[in-house]
Amino acid sequence: MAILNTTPDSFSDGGSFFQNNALQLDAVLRAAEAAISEGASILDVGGESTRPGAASITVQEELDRVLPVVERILRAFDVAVSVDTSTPDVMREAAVAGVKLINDVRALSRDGALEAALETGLPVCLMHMQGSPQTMQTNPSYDDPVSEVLEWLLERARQCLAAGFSQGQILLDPGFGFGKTLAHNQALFRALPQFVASGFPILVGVSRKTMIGEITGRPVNQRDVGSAVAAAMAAASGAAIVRVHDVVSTRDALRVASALGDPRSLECWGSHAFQVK
Ligand code: 8Y4
Repeated sequence: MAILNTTPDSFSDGGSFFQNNALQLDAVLRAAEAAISEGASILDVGGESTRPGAASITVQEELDRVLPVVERILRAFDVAVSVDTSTPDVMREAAVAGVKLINDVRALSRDGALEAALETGLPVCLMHMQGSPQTMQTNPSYDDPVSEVLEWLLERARQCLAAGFSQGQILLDPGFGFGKTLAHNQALFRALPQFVASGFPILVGVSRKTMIGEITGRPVNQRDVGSAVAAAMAAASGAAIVRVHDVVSTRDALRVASALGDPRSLECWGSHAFQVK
């Protein structure tokens, strides 16, 4: 899954798709084409920044950012698009436009989001976050991060199943960096096989995040090697989808790990892969 950010204040790319506060659709289209040619099978399109301190936007602003991008991509390319949103109207409109997956960092917690997502019939990725984007990194605290995050996700999945979602429509995500210290992220990463054992496809997003910066000592524009290593390790642990900025380095890391890794531990590669087409 390649990240296509349409927010003007995106931390990782400095909002490169914006000029004079206007979204440059052609630049987004070129980035989409590049990611596809590099081997991405899903493009994740989002319009709302979850960066702490990011300005909140209206539903209309989010629709105006996300929908033209989704529509242009799906008109131009044969690729699966996921929509990174917590907003019911954006879920509905993106579904009409043809997205294949709803990626909600708030796990359908906004008013009306669960109902809206259910009505679309699409699969949803439920991500764990402690607190809100504004406050999540202030003082993240857990007695046992692994059991707390896993139990929370399983409870949320049960609620979605009770509301009418089917088993195959739910993906889970530990939410790396969302209300977690490096130690919490490390514990969760090492426990990925436990998350995989839940039977739900697991999505992992660590690309260019602070945890990669803390481990490598590198600024955000130099974290692709670290991110690719983490992506390959997540896949080797059975993650079904890795959400990444740099598709080229990720694909290389996945290929090398798969070719040189222990075939017994790698047998599961692909068996967990989530089919979006
Ligand atoms: C540098 C680069 C620093 C990126 C921070 C970031 C996830 C996600 C995000 C994730 C799922 C981000 C939308 C945060 N992270 N969706 N979204 N899982 N499912 N920060 O981990 O990339 S945005």
